[in-house]
Amino acid sequence: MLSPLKNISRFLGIDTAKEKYRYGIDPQFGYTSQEKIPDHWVKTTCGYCSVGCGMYLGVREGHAVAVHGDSDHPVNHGILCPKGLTEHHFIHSKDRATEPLLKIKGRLRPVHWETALNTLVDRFVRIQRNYGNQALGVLSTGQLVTEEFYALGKLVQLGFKTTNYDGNTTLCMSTAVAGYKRSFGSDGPPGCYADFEVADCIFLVGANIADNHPILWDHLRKNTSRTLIVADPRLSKTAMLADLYLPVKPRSDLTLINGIMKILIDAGKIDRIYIARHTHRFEELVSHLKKYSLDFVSEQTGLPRDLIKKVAHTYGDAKAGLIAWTMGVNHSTQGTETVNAINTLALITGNIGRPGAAPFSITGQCNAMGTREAGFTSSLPGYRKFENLQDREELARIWKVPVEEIPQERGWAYPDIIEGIVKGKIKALWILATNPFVSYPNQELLKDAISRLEFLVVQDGFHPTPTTEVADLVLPAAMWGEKEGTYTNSERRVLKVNRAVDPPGEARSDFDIFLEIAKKLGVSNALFSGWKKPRDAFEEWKTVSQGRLCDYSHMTYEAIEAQGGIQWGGERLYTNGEYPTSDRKARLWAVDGCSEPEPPNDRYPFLLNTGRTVEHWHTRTKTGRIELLEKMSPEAWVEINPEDARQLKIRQHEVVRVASQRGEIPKVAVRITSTVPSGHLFIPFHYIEACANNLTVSEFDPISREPNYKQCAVKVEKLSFAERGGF
Ligand SMILES: Nc1nc2c(c(=O)[nH]1)N[C@H]1C(S)=C(S)[C@@H](COP(=O)(O)OP(=O)(O)OC[C@H]3O[C@@H](n4cnc5c(=O)[nH]c(N)nc54)[C@H](O)[C@@H]3O)O[C@H]1N2
Ligand SMILES: Nc1nc2c(c(=O)[nH]1)N[C@H]1C(S)=C(S)[C@@H](COP(=O)(O)OP(=O)(O)OC[C@H]3O[C@@H](n4cnc5c(=O)[nH]c(N)nc54)[C@H](O)[C@@H]3O)O[C@H]1N2
Ligand code: SF4
Ligand SMILES: [Mo]
Repeated sequence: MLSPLKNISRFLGIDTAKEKYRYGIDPQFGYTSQEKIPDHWVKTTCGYCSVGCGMYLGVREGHAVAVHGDSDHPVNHGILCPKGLTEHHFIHSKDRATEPLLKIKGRLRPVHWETALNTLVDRFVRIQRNYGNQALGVLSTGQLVTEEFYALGKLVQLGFKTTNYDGNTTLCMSTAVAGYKRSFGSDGPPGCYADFEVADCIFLVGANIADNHPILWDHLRKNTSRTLIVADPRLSKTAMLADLYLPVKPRSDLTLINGIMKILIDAGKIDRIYIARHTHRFEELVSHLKKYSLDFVSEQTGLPRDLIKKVAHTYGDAKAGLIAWTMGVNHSTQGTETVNAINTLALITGNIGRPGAAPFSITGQCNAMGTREAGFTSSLPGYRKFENLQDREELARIWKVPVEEIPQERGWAYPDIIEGIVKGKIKALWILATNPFVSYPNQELLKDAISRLEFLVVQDGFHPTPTTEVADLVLPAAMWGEKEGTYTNSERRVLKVNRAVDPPGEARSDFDIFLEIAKKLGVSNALFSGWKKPRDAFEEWKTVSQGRLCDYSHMTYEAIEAQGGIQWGGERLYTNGEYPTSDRKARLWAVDGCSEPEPPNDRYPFLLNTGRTVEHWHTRTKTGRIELLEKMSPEAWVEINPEDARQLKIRQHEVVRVASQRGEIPKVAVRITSTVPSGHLFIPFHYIEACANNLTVSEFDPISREPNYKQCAVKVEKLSFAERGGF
């Protein structure tokens, strides 16, 4: 292994002896990514997105002062995006949560950990005694380490004995999870990043990787002989890079996929042997697709007939076709069925389990996968099924507990927990590492729900955040750079994150907090016997995952670190065409598209689309405190088409009001741009100051319970002279 110093040198081709004098400038991007020369570097993994880039965190006198990419890492080969490159900047920011705070006489006041955790256990247990165990709800995240997810799942389900536990991953990945389960019998993205390098056809559906998975783009860029197809109603940065851009009508992806399948079946460009050997219900699919004439598909999707044909044949003719999707598909009331259609298209063309061929859900948060694998949310640990007695028995045997202790069905999903509060069923809530007061749809409803709680605990690395501010108890958590464990990235690669610096003040790692709570609850021996460090949880998780699709039993921390991560399930899943279903076959789905839940109308004539930008991470608790990123993207904006702006007499950069039936953004600056079609608006959801989720609708996918974030009806209003502040 080369030292980090030599790594950079090799990358740049510069002389190591002189290099130490050049450290102030980040050689790859030309701006400073450190304030001081580190006295040592700690190898780790980026804590933002699911790409999972390898990096080194530079430390000087106990402070994180620099980062640089790991040039030996198979994911990113030394490159980092702007968020990764500035990641050390949030660690020592002044708003870190440093002490437990308890609301006493209406004000949050510092208390000792002892008092904080005794209060948490007392209140939770008392509320559960009064209203039943299920009156405690827990909302977690995709941003803890897997060891923490595993510990939290055990603590919540076996310790507090509530199943009303879910992650913010339901705002994000639950659709892909449900879609994979319904098609293949298990969750688990089948593809890998190398597929982007070798596919002949790459079809991105509702995925803006240039902004949101920038280093993935680096894999795609290496593939010079591919055709890149992008379907997105908005001409995103990624769409601009496409060979074939499909400005689909929102929510028409399912119809488009059905149309493509019909064309390929009619042209015989399908894999009949694969279909016969490895799938079910092909005949049903064929008869279902009869109505998907080219005219119908063209009318429904808004795409020209020739373009649809061209896309179908490009995918159908490809030796290896990759379809990757993200939130443009998942964030919809029909997301799961759209995922099923995508999987079905891949299956009937045999585009799965081979290099370059996969239906690939790109994940979002750094460890969205960890909670899916280990976290007790939509599956039991190790992708075991709640409803399967054999799975429950196996888990009970490993844990040496009676099988009755293992829940037989999952509890409420995130939106149902929120509705459960409104209905008076949930009385206490524990929120960890998520910030719903920016990220949850329909903020009015959320505020109403939270105000009805008897006790709210928020565990976060920052205070104040919009969510910690309303808590009864705030638990200060160590964050990335301050704790150890593993993340799993989008290609199932298990990666190591390491502690480089101490957490600020009295902040503790989520893991230590869980262990301490278990002690107070009197379940420490039963759940976490002998556990002191994340490594202890990892060892147990290896046993629990053994023999499952996500098998970690062959991994060690040392091997993960040395190899730049290890993919569970190997490079690709389903290479032999066998699926984890009762008869080893995958299911083909015949489904129809339906319209969005809240189409524009006379009062609210615009369709609002929401999403992201490269500089910011979600609710900006981290990136909003990093000067460079904040300066690059300091305020929210609304994108509007030039034609619509002309009609409304709105000028470039004018400040306007945007409102829906549920709420409004009182002021937001206009960007007139033809990247959005006429009749559409786009607002990034990162900014509490102009919170897109004041507008979004409380509509959820009936199967996955994921919110319909990408379409709701809104209006735009000019501000009066007085509202504009007299100019
Ligand atoms: N910079 C940055 N990177 C991130 C994140 C971040 O906050 N900031 N978050 C991470 C997380 S958790 C996630 S989940 C991913 C999300 O990554 P993406 O899914 O790429 O992000 P979004 O911008 O939410 O949505 C993607 C696209 O869906 C399009 N879309 C909207 N409606 C439709 C439709 O009906 N059909 C189609 N085909 N497309 C549609 C939008 O126009 C948008 O361009 O990003 C991850 N990476
Ligand atoms: N309108 C609209 N809304 C959306 C979306 C959209 O596209 N449009 N996207 C949705 C999606 S895909 C997602 S994933 C969600 C994301 O929404 P959130 O999960 O609410 O967003 P984050 O800002 O990542 O919140 C993470 C919180 O955890 C804290 N934190 C970070 N690390 C740690 C840690 O190690 N321990 C603890 N205890 N706390 C920590 C951070 O300070 C922050 O407050 O937003 C969803 N909301
Ligand atoms: S692409 Fe994602 S994992 Fe890589 S540096 Fe950027 S934010 Fe971090
Ligand atoms: Mo996400």
